[in-house]
Amino acid sequence: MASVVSDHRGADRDEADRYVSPTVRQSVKILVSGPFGVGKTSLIDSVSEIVPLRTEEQMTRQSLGVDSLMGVERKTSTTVALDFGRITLGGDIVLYLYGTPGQRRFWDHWAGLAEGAIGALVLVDTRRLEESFEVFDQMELSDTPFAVAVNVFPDTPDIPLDQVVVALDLPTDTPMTSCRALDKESSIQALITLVEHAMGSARLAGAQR
Ligand SMILES: Nc1nc2c(ncn2[C@@H]2O[C@H](COP(=O)(O)OP(=O)(O)O)[C@@H](O)[C@H]2O)c(=O)[nH]1
Ligand SMILES: [Mg+2]
Repeated sequence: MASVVSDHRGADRDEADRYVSPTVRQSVKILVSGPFGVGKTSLIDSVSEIVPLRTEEQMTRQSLGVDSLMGVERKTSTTVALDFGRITLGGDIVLYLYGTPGQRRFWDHWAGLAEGAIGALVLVDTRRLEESFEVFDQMELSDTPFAVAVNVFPDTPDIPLDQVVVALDLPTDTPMTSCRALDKESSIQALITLVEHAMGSARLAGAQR
């Protein structure tokens, strides 16, 4: 059964960050998506000012063959619903982060989760790119702006980002970056890439109305 799990880094988080800063002028909803094991939970965990809420389920024999463990053999849980965290950027904009599984069997949840989101950061693992195809099929169906971050694991091959665009058959103007989901600063930079793109898209849509 799915459960809400507590956070092992809880004690490290700053008490003062528990409340949204009074300097915040704008709050936006962001999705963090990608296939199983790509680093969604890790990224939200590394950047969140609040103890992230996550609903996960232990891997069971029933999930064998459904969620591939190739490349992430040490992983013992799979997200079944979502991760939720919060990060304030530049003191005046707060991002509410919703980690959403990209597997096809969760697509029914997508419409609800995407509602009100300014954009999605899609994480990819270049060691198993084919597992991202379903996520990008979903992005194509949705009109949510997105940026792509290659999550770099220790044995990730060094593939230029423009080759990743080609391999994933993405539009050539897709904002691309790489990150290390376990590293806070690197994860924040990936989120900034998305926010800049999504806010640019929102301004453009506003100007065209
Ligand atoms: N070395 C390394 N391991 C990572 C990185 N990101 C995620 N992992 C590990 O990969 C596994 C899957 O990550 P997780 O965040 O649970 O993936 P999710 O299914 O997308 O939420 C976990 O064991 C993480 O510790 C990374 O940037 N570097
Ligand atoms: Mg997860």
